[in-house]
Amino acid sequence: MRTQVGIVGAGPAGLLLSHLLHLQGIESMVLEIRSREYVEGRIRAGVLEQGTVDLLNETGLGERMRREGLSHEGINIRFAGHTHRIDFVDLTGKAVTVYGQHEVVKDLIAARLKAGAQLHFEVDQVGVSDLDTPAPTIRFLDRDGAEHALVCDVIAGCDGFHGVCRPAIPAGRLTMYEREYPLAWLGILAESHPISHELIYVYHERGFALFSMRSPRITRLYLQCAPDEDLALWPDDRIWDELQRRLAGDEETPILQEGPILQKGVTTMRSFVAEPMQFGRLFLAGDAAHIVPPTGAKGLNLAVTDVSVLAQALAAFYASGSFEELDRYSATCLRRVWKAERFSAWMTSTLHRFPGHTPFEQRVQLAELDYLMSSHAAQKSLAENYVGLPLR
Ligand code: FAS
Ligand code: PHB
Repeated sequence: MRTQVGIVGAGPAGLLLSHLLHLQGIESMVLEIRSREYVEGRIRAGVLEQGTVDLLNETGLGERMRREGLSHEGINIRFAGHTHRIDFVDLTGKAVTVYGQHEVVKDLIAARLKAGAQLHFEVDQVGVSDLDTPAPTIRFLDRDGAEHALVCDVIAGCDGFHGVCRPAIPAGRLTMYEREYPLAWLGILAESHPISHELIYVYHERGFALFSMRSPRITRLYLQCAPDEDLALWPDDRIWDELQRRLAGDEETPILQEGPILQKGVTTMRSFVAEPMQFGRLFLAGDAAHIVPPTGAKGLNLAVTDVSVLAQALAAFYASGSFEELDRYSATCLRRVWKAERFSAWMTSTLHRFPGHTPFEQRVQLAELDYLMSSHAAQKSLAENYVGLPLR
């Protein structure tokens, strides 16, 4: 078996890379351990930066997003009983779009299958080898259990934080930077009318909460919990009660509309970067290379940026045989990755109540938020990071 670019993982990074390569006439094969149904049903991110929206539109993937996505021109931050709006358009001229990651994945899979892509779900025992040779190889079992060896020119490790590609890089070749947070998010998807047409981030003495949405009838909500939170101890009425307490703000914002909870889960928090994002002919993209706490809504958008850089570098390689852009892939991505890591860590540290924080540290958090709301420069800084920093 042979292909030009072997892609491990059919999340947003792997699928979008395959699509972008296809547009350049470059062949790829995508190998995914989960089923199509599982991948399409995995509820995760919700906010697309302007750059992500533009790329999806420019590459023919934006039709349903334009129809069903929700354009948001700002966000709200609530603390000390008051709600403050940060106006992205006024501060940056840009907006963001709320459109679930699982919807993006559905659109990508549909586009790839329509184009006749080599997209294999439910593979097993995936392993990568010969990474520092001109014929890096992916070994796997197909869904019928047959063994295959896929010889590639290049392998893209798009297999997420728990994948096999990053660990395949020889010891000593990677430097890992990591911070684990003593907190997590309990997230729900609920059939209830959103109470606000924009997101509300809440700093509350009981803990962080976030109001988001997916459509005029579907609300997405998160509340801070412990990293080892037992979801079984959170029946629906307890979740709603805690969300009502944390989101109950000033008089002009109505209380949450409750409704059937369609999905619930706990997401732990970490900041992580593996440097460099490449070894030999293996290139890591998305969560395989870096993780951000979801507070800054960056994870999915970073994956998109990585693969747009990688696709461009691969196009240059196949057009001219030059490795120059491929050799710069990691450095190009990491400059933006680290700025997103900084922003996500700042949003997380500022908006969450940390166990063990002293009263002084809590007052500093409130002062940070008070300064943010009193400073145009501080709001502009938050806004330009939230809508997405320039690619280069
Ligand atoms: P993904 O993890 O999405 O995709 C990797 C794919 O590789 C998966 O389909 C996996 O099944 C597959 N895979 C793994 N091992 C494999 C192997 N050995 N062989 C083949 N395939 C393999 N970001 C936000 O911005 N906002 C959020 O609210 C948010 N919530 C999140 C909640 C959770 C539970 C998680 C885990 C992440 C969340 N994120 C959020 C971040 C998330 O959106 C990621 O940034 C995004 O999925 C990154 O996409 P990929 O890099 O494609 O990785
Ligand atoms: C979401 O809608 O899922 C969402 C929005 C903003 C975040 C994280 C998640 O920071």
